[in-house]
Amino acid sequence: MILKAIIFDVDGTLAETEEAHRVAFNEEFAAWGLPWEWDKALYKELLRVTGGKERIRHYIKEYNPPKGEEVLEKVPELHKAKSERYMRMIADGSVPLRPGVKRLIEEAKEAGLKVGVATTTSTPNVEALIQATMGKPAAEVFDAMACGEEVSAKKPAPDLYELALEKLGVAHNEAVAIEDSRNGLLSALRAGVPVIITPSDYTAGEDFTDALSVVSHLGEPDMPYEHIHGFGWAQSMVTPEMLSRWIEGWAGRPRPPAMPEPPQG
Ligand code: XBP
Ligand code: MG
Repeated sequence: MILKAIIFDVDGTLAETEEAHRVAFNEEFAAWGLPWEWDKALYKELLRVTGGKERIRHYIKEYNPPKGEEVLEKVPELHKAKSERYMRMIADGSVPLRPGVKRLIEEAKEAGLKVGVATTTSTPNVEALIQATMGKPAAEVFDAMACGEEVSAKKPAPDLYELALEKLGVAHNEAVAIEDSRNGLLSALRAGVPVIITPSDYTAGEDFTDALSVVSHLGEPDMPYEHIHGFGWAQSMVTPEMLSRWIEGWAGRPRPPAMPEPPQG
């Protein structure tokens, strides 16, 4: 078996967390007396810029909102307060794991695979989500985590996946990524890692042509996924055994050429 590790994205992949992030941003803006409101359509646009601090800076520069200039130098402080608000919001488990996530993590461990995380969000947010949904610390669930604060270039740059591979001690063609967004797809592909996409509420409709497989979710015994593109037709759940077979066809495939970066804040 070539497959040695599964690397999960967090926001949108483990759980539909982006709506909680959006509400936390808006509530924090209001707490700071800022007349800023990120509605769902605007947030979908803003998600092209990964990372909360980068997203706020991009919004100020591109949308020129009232009080933008004076907030620019306080972005780290504003974002820290938003993150604390977000963690309080999800602490009661009200944002559940997506179908098949817990199952696949457990099956992967039983099969002797390593399980990691590559996310643009910060470590405390991942720890809060895992504690709330799985009832134990993230360190007991994942063999390694690569989080936003550890790299200088977030997705779609390859740095987070390269860091996850290094921490897990596996090569790029011994791992598979589970992602929900095009930025995540590009990040993994640029690190040479093949990708399974489970589109989320905010990323449905993005271009996932280069994914190994696109399925509606990872699937449960009583909740088969809907096959959208690539490998996985006539199946119902993503399993370690299926992933192993899929990446055998991928091993050795050259990395795609670098592509232009989307705007950064
Ligand atoms: C998705 C993101 C994050 C969240 C907000 O990350 O782009 O920036 O929207 O999180 P993932 P922060 O790679 O997990 O899908 O405010 O903590 O940055
Ligand atoms: Mg994501």
